[in-house]
This record gives sequence, C-alpha cells and structure tokens, in this order.
Amino acid sequence: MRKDKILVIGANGQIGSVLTKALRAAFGNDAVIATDIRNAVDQAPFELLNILDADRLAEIIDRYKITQIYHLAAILSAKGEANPRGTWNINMEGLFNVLEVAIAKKIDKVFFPSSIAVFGTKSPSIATPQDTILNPTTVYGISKQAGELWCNYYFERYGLDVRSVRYPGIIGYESAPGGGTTDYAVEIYHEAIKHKQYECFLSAHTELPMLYMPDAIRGTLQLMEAPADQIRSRTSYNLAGMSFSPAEIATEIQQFIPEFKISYKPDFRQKIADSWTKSIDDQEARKDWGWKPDYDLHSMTENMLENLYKEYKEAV
Ligand code: AKB
Repeated sequence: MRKDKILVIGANGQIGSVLTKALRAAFGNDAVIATDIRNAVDQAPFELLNILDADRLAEIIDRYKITQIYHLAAILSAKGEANPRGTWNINMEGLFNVLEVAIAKKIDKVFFPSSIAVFGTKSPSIATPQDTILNPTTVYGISKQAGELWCNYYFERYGLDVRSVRYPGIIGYESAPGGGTTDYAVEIYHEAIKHKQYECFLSAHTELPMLYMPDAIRGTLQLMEAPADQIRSRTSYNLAGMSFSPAEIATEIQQFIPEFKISYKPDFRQKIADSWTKSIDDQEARKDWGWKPDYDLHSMTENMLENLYKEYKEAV
C-alpha cells in the first residue's frame, strides 16, 4: 500500500486551517502539504497555489507524491454575489483542475465540500432530505450543485474515489469565516465577549442549519476513512448538527453572559438565508458511514465561549 500523502487546497480558510491541523495530528506533520493562494505562517510544509494554475498543482502533486486531495478553495455565498462570473470561474475551474489532475496522477481519494447552499425555495424547508429538489439561487450554490454532479460523473465515468458532504454553517473558535451568509454565528460569540452586544445582519427568526467545527472535522475524516463500498452517494451527503435562529443563539449566549444584547439590521444576506432550508435530514450519512454529531447549541456555546475567553486572555 502507498503511504498517504495529503494535499489541502485552501489551507488558510476557516475549515482548511483546522482540518490541516487535524490531518497532521492523524497522519504526521510531513504527510500533509498545506496550500493556499496567500502565504501562511505556521503551516509548513506549505506551498503557494492558485487553484486556477493547473500546471503548478500538477507540479506540487508530483514533488510531494500526493495520494489524497482535500479541495477546500472556493468563494462563498455572500462574497460570490459581488462577482458571479468570477466566482463561477474559481469554483468550477478550480474543481475541474482537481478532478482532472486526480485522474492523471492516479490520486486515491478526493474530498469536495458542498453546502446547504444547493437548496432553494422549492426544497422542503424542514428536515430537507438529501435527494430532493435543488434550486439554488446564489452563484455559490449553483457552483456547488454543479460540482456535486461533476464529482458523481468522475466517479461513474473514471472510477475516481471522490467524496463530499454538504456543510451547514460552520462555527468554530480557531478560525474566522469569510464571505458566507452563516458567518454571523461565529461573529456573535466574539462580539459577545468583546462588546457584550452584536448587530446581526439576519433577522431574529431566520433559522438555518449549523454545525460545530469539531463535529465538521470529525465527520469529514470519518467519511474519508470509510471503506469505498459504504459510500453510496457520490454527489454529496447531508451533514446536520443543529438548527437555530439569531434570537435563539442570543438567548443561549445570555445564559453565560446575561448582559449580552442583540439587535437586527438585515442586509442583502437575508435574501440568501431566506432561500435556504431551516433544517436538514442526514440519515443517509448516519446509515452509510456512521455519522453522528456530538454538539448541540448549548454544549457548543459553552465550549466556544470557554475557548474564546482563553484566546482573548492570552492575547492581552
Ligand atoms: C456560506 O454561508 O456561504 C457558507 C455555507 C453555508 O456554505 N457558510
């Protein structure tokens, strides 16, 4: 058997940075090559990589004898709306570069993150099943839906072992999100600690599916470690953790910081959030490869605040 050598593309991002650490803990530091379009401190081995540069991608794969790829580079829902064609180009051409090089270099496994952004106003909004009507309204959501179908195509046509989950909003203390519609659910914890107040860009009762980072990382690694014959979906798996609204997360934070106050000033992201579903059904992931989240809103809030307090204390 070949020794696993893992390439993480987008290793500076919200999920990429935490996933890189987890992969290094599991496989050894030098077995995981971090790449990103921006330089990173503290990430060696690290290579600069623009995912649109297919030659550089192939060169890095050859140099490090890569056997697995985690492709996390993408423009998210809110930021993507500012430049729809540019977002489509980065999200789709980036994925094609990964899928093509994976075939050419006989890569063992590829991970492609999809998102709840594939759902739309015609998808059932409560406990949305995995296989259902998809009518995404953002360019990000459209690119993720198309990406899922292309992953399935490369699996069916070329036998590429590509695996995917639909991430809900991801909340974590180690890294900052950027350009998403669910970003408020991370910002709110920082603002609660720093200023005891937060102005939310979504309205009070906008309920969305969310997942705590440790669960997201564990689920991702679990999917990638599962025997190939257990992966019955080659488009993407729904991955659920919890669902809540800004008002509900604020009430939860008030259990720990009673003086915390929230106000609401919905902006263009409200329309995106309104097009997504409120909760998702992840029974396929549970059945096929044993997925089960550990955290709910209460235990996540307790853990987030504890870790953020530590971080802010160490920073002063
Ligand atoms: C976003 O808000 O765009 C992302 C996502 C749900 O994929 N966090």
